[in-house]
Amino acid sequence: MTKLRSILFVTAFGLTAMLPAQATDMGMASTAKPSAQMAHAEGVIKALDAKAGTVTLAHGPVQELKWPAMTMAFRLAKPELAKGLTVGKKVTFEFQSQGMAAVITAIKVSG
Ligand SMILES: [Cu+2]
Repeated sequence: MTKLRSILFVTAFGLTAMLPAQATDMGMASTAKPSAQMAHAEGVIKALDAKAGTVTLAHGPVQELKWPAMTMAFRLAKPELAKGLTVGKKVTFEFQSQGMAAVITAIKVSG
């Protein structure tokens, strides 16, 4: 009983957690052209999850978006972008930003 309940809870939580993300993705797909903004920056890789397609970067200021330097997670536009990346590497990268969603479209090791 206890085990079943926890499975149900995890399932319900998983679904709830997925819905906003999917809604965001769909919104991006339909409105990418008018409101997604391209930007580029330099940063250092703090964490990498090639399976999930995410990379956490401590990046410098982003002029295009008036962002200060910070550490944040980015999504990789395609899994192949993770190739050659390792934690601690310095990189230059391009990304599309729409609100809080930032998707890297190009990234390369710079140092
Ligand atoms: Cu940032």
